[in-house]
Amino acid sequence: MTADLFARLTERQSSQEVMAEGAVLLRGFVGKAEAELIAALRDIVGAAPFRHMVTPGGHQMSVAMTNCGNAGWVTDRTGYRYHAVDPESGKPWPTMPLLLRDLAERAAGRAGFGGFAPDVCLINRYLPGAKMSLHQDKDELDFAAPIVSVSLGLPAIFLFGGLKRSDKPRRFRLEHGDIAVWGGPSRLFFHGVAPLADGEHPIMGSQRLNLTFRKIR
Ligand code: MD3
Ligand code: FE
Repeated sequence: MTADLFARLTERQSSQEVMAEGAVLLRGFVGKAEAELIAALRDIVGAAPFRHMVTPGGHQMSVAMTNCGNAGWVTDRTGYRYHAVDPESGKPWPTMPLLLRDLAERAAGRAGFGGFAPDVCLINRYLPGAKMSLHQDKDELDFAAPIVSVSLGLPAIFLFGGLKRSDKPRRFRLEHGDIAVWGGPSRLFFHGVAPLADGEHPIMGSQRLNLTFRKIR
């Protein structure tokens, strides 16, 4: 058996599905990066713990968030913004580990977006019942760059609409190890996450983490 065939036989499966023009779902793309990815996340969350932010409307989000990278997404009563400093600690957000950046760049490249250079990774934590309402991601300056998302832990139903809030969302099940790339025309599509169902994931326990890599400048 050649080394190459052996490598292919032992590699976890990854398949590719086009959800819309510019939106590609790479199932299982995390693959062998899984253990190192989870270890890196543990360090990030140790330095910048998950917190429930408050929207400008005064509602506490059911999803808990943290960030790593040169800036992080934050919301409070005064609005949404990217900010270089974690408001809870007064310190810069943890550095984005090379492993994470590289994984996002490889996924973007596979989806046809070469040279993706994210400066922010927003990390969302869903416990059972947590959800994210339909929204657009438009706080970034550069809509030519895609957003890359990595799902870990419990599966979620992702709601994928269109350019108008009223466009009926299609549903996609995002599972542990899946990576999705949202670029081109789909970059400004409305999207959200249905309330997380109860469950227990063998590695991640009773939660779902989602990482979104963004180029904000
Ligand atoms: C489609 N997060 O953090 S990731 C978000 O699963 C967010 O936590 C969801 O929406 C989550 O803003 C969905 C998938 C995703 C991310 C950004 C997109 C899909 C997108 C931007 C444009 C279109
Ligand atoms: Fe979003």
